[in-house]
Amino acid sequence: MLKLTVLLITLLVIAKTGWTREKFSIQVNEGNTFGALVKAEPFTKINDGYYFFGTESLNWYEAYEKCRELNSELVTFETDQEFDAVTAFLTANGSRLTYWTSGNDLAKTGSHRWFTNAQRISSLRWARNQPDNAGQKEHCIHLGYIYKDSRKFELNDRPCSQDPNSLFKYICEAPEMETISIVVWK
Ligand SMILES: [Ca+2]
Ligand SMILES: [Ca+2]
Repeated sequence: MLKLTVLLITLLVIAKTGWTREKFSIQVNEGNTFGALVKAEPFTKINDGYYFFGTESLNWYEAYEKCRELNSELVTFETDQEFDAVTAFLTANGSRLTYWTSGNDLAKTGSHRWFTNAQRISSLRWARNQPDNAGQKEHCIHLGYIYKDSRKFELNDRPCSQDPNSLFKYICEAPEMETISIVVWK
């Protein structure tokens, strides 16, 4: 038990000193590692993912930098279920704002991909007639209530920067957490 306690204290010290930025902190309940409580501020857990909702209005590149400062990236919706879960959270919190995602077609116009994993965007959550690359300058993808008559969050492409009307909030997504086990001699 003493060794276990020492190990847990050591892990706590490592967790406290190892991450100088406010990214994750981990609380381990003594003698109950299986019930370890993961505290993930400033990220919010939604289903299996951890998300941060940035409140400043920024262009896409600035938003990406903000996420990188938190050791995360702009959100990627691998599935429409993930999109639905995150937008349900926003709706439940009364938000009708606009948020950048990692999606873009900067590499090749018309080939929309999630930037974090290069996966082609196969979402069914585009707003009607989107993406439309309006003015031939819309290459970054955000979510929001796109039209005046929109009734839910949907995806749309907008200029990544150089456009005062394309400064949006942003959603960062933390990397997936992994559970590791440590075996010690006693
Ligand atoms: Ca995701
Ligand atoms: Ca558009």
